[in-house]
Amino acid sequence: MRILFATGNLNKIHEAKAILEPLGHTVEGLIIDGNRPEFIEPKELGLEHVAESKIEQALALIVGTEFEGSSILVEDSGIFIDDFDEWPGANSSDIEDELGLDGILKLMVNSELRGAEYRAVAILSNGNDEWKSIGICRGELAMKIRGTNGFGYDPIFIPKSGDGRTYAEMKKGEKDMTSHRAKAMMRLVESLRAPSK
Ligand code: ITT
Repeated sequence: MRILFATGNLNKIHEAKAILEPLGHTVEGLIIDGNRPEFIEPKELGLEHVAESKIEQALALIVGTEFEGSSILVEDSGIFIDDFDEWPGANSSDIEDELGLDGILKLMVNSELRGAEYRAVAILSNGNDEWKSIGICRGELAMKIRGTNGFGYDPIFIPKSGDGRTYAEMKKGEKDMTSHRAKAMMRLVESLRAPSK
């Protein structure tokens, strides 16, 4: 299937390609009139509502364009820190911009719990049928920034399924075997074979 990923985040597109192309799908970023979509996000309502709002906005954007009827993918994701009552969640990108990863680690100096998880909600729609999936990746926060690969919180996120390296310390492709995004995307394409919800 040709999947058009409506996102302004190129890292998400690179990861979705690495996850879905070996399964026989193609993934391209949705570009309309030279622009990637910029969504209004009702972040206070949480990831699932934000993802639902993104798919509505994306489908509205393609009305009357060559993309009408195509399979459109959106995704909303974030990191949830156990000791901070699931903060920053849907506000992850804003908090990263405001505090930086160092600022987040500083807030945790007195935290005994370092557990955290990445979550992603993905929705695929062709305008008639819609499929939704959730992916979660458990892990913990590192004591300091480590590694330069990946994006966002990857330099401080150590996945539980790994060997102690942060995602940013892993080689290209390693994150895509276990990440929240990988789980959500793989579940999504598995559910394509079942009737839509
Ligand atoms: P779109 O809404 O256009 O898709 P975005 O980057 O704004 O792009 P989100 O609203 O879903 O996407 O915010 C995701 C943020 O959560 C991201 O900017 C990071 O701060 C964090 N995040 C999510 N997945 C991540 C990952 O795999 N690695 C590191 N940080 C991640």
